[in-house]
Amino acid sequence: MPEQTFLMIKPDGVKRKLVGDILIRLEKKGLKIAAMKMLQITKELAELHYNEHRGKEFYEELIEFITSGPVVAIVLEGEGIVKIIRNFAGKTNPKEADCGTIRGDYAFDITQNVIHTSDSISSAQREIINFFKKSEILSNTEG
Ligand code: 3AN
Repeated sequence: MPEQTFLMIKPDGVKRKLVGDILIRLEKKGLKIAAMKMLQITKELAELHYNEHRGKEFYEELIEFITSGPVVAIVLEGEGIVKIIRNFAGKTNPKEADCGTIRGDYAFDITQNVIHTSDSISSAQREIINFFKKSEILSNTEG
């Protein structure tokens, strides 16, 4: 199976109408989108997705924010895609993110930092299963 990663445009990105800009950047780089959908995250799904942050001081804020409006969930695939998309996002804290990255260009706040991206191949596999059925992922297809 090709390497896959999970990218989510968070509620702030959708509200600010940055979905098109983000998709244009992904497509212009020639990356393959294997799955994509818009959804409202439930509290249960949010807790599953952010399980590793349970108990941290910013956890409640994170859950509240990620369930505050629709998100766009995307699966990308290709060799080295996890690292490519981490670089595409920029550092977690937008104040430290380089210009040219999504967070560097579009965000200023550490919670409202526009996109989530998987930090490893194993996280990506876990996160993708939380959001997509196998049949929704159009792997190894043209386009
Ligand atoms: P990333 O999204 O860059 O992988 P993680 O997984 O460490 O970062 O954190 C998940 C999310 O939790 C971040 N996107 C950010 O919204 C929030 N977060 C992380 N660290 C902090 C912090 N120190 N204060 C507030 N929110 C944080």
